Amino acid sequence: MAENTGQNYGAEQIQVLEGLSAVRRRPGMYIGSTDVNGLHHLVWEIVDNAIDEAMAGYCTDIEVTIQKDGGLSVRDNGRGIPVDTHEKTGKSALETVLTVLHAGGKFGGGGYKVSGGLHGVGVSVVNALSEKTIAHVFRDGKIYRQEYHRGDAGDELEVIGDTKLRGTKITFYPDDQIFDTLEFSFETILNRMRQQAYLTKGVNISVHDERDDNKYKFYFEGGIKSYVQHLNRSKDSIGNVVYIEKDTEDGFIEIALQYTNSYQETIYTFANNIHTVDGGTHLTGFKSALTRTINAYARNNDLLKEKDNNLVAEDVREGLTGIVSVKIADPQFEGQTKAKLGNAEIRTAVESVMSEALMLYMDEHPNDAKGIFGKCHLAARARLAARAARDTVIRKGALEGMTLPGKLADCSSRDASISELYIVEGDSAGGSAKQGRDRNTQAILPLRGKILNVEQARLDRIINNNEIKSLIIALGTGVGETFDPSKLRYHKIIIMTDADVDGSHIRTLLLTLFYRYFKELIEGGYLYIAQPPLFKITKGKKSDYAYTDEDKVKIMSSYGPDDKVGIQRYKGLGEMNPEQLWETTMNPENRTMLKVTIEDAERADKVFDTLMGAEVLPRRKFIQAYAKKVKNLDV
Ligand code: 28G
Repeated sequence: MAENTGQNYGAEQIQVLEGLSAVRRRPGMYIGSTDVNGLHHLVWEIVDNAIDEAMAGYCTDIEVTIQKDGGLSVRDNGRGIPVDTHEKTGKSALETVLTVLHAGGKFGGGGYKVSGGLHGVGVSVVNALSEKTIAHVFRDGKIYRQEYHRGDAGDELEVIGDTKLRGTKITFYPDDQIFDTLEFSFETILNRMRQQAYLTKGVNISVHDERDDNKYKFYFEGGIKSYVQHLNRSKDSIGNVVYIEKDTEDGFIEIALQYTNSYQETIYTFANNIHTVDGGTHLTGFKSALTRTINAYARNNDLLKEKDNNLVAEDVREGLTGIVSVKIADPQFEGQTKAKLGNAEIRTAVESVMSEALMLYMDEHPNDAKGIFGKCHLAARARLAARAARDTVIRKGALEGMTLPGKLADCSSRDASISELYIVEGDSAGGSAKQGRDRNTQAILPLRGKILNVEQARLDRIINNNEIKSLIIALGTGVGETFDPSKLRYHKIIIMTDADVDGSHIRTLLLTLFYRYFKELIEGGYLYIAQPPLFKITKGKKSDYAYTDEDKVKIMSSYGPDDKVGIQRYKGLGEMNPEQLWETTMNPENRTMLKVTIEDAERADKVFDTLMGAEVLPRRKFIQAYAKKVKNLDV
């Protein structure tokens, strides 16, 4: 930070003067939230500093320990935070770093700092939000120790012994006055540490959970090259991992990529070790270099003839796994979630480094190059064939002239503006819905639960699936070139699926289908998601339905603290009888439904690609990890 010599205090200085009480007053401003994510933010803050020390070349080992007593400690074998006393403040550098807001500053020369975007609020913030923090510094043959409480230095820095070691150890106990939960998640920490280990090659990172004595160690000699190998472990790879590393004027650029025979595209990008989920300039540079180079290689080697069209971007990304990691002096993180890199110079830097290196690789590895081109060319042919097939299906009017499907229990009204179509998962729930509905305005179309498993990877094939065909016929609008929204037979289309993994799976498929083929219906506000209850809570003769966990808690407390409250958890719609289904979910008088937005559907569309990957194992993992998110389309 610039030295402040004048009397005019800038905003930053005022903040520093205000001290850490500001952090305790508004923790969300510094760590995002005070829930479990905010809690882990503290860990990332400390670990990032250790990673910075490793990136600067001074540290090879980082140990994270979740202690039994509620504390968490991080230890590195770097230089140790300096302990010498600052003339003006009379405080040690260590105490300054821990007790003064934003005193971390930039590392002088050489190294890149992890911090700057999402994190980088400084250790002092961790200290402010911890009941107790203990710093140990191993430096110049001595062990130094100082303890802090809720941001204040408790006592003086003391020397507590001699040592041959070097480094820093920070132990903190998050404050229960601040956080909703104090429970660290081993899995969350482990995943993060694995990722950091990939991104910082050659560093040893160990994670120890003393609560149940669980221990992991990560060390990846190959860095992001190992990361790509890990991501492709269950896939059928094409050629070796292409690894590119270059220190440029604009920053350090590292890229690893490998093609596989799958349809999935997996590209992760990082800036200063921060996962840029929304991509940014480094990703743009990577993508344009990829398309340009593969086309140029194909032209140079006569793999694409003069009459052939160039491959398009999506052709060269099918089956690709890639990591782009840049380390730059002044990263600009943009967008609402600050997860998109904005530095313009990085786009051209990545593009030129990547183009040159990939071309060289392909020239030097003609077999790999042939495999890569073959895969991309196949993707292009599949794209053209799929389009042709879709056009023929639609042109032939395969859906026209077909009568309404037998399993549709139509409503008697022919007035679309008051008619509703319930798309229901499974025959048993479909049965309840048919019996419970208002026959005049509500139509029921049961879909068999297994529709997803019959097809893989391509929606243009799914559209030929009989279940989906029935749906399209029931809608009445046609599809593709013949799509006519004015023919829509129901102005409310309501997806009603179980609150479990299969249910969210089917909902994702349906949302994707609407997003890709019936976007106008979403834009017109015709698509909804039904909200069945999760619990029935009964006491004596009185019963209530809870639609969320919070509802449940509220209802239970309204029943008073005493005994004999029955809770039934609905695992599926099929568990409700027709009256219950009507009463809780379908009766227009009191039901709640979510109107699907384009953003919801777009998100589902992205998730869909992952769900539909050819590999069963990663797909199952994904579903387990994201089932909840897919479910919560209203967030
Ligand atoms: C264990 C948990 C997290 C760290 C260092 C090392 C230095 C340092 C950290 O300096 C103050 C400001 C600029 C020099 C730097 C040591 C230079 C020389 C360091 C960590 C002083 C911060 N010797 N290791 N901070 N700088 N590890 N691990 O926090 O001028 S923080």
